[in-house]
Amino acid sequence: MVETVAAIRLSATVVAGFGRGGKQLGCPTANMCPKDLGDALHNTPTGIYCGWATVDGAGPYMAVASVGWNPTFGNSEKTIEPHLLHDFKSDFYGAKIDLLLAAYIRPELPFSSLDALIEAIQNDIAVSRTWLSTPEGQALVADPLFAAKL
Ligand code: ADP
Ligand code: RBF
Ligand code: MG
Repeated sequence: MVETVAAIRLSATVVAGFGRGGKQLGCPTANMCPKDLGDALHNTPTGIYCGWATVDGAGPYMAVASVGWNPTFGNSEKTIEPHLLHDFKSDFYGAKIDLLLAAYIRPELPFSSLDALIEAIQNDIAVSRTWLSTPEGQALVADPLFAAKL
C-alpha cells in the first residue's frame, strides 16, 4: 500500500502557488518556499508521500504531499506541497512548516481529466490516514524534527 522510506525532513515558509489546489481540486496545498528548501528541493525524489507536519509549531498533523512538476498541468518549476489532514480556520501563508515525509505512495501522474486527479488525491488521503494511524505511522510523531525548540 505504501513504501516506507528513510525520513525526509523539510522546513520552509508557506508561499503562494497558482491558487489551483483548493479551488479546482478541493485540496489546498501549502506550497513550501523553494529558496528555504535549498538543495532538498532537487534532492527529494518526485512522487506522492505521506507523513506529518507542524505549522508554526502547532501539530503535528497528518500530511500527504506532492513532490514534482504537477504533470497534469505541466509546471516548469518543481514544487513540494503538503496537504494537511486538519480543518484550518484560515489560510496560513507565511507560516513555517516542518514536514516529515516517511512513506511513498505513488509516482506523480499526468491525468487526462481533473476528475481523475481529484479521485486519485482522495484515495491518497485515505491511504495516508490509514497508514499514519498504524503504530508505525503514529511513532513518527516522536521524530526529533518535532521536538520542542528551546
Ligand atoms: P496555492 O496555489 O497558493 O498553494 P491552494 O489552493 O493550494 O493555493 O491553497 C493553499 C493554502 O491554503 C495554503 O497555503 C494554506 O494557507 C491554506 N490551507 C488551508 N487549509 C489547508 C490544509 N488543510 N492544508 C494545506 N493548506 C491549507
Ligand atoms: N499533480 C499531478 O499532476 N499529478 C498527480 O498525480 C498529483 N497527485 C497529487 C496528490 C496529492 C495527494 C496532492 C496533494 C497533490 C497532487 N498533485 C498531483 C498536485 C496538484 O496538481 C497540485 O497540488 C495542484 O495543481 C495545486 O498546486
Ligand atoms: Mg498549493
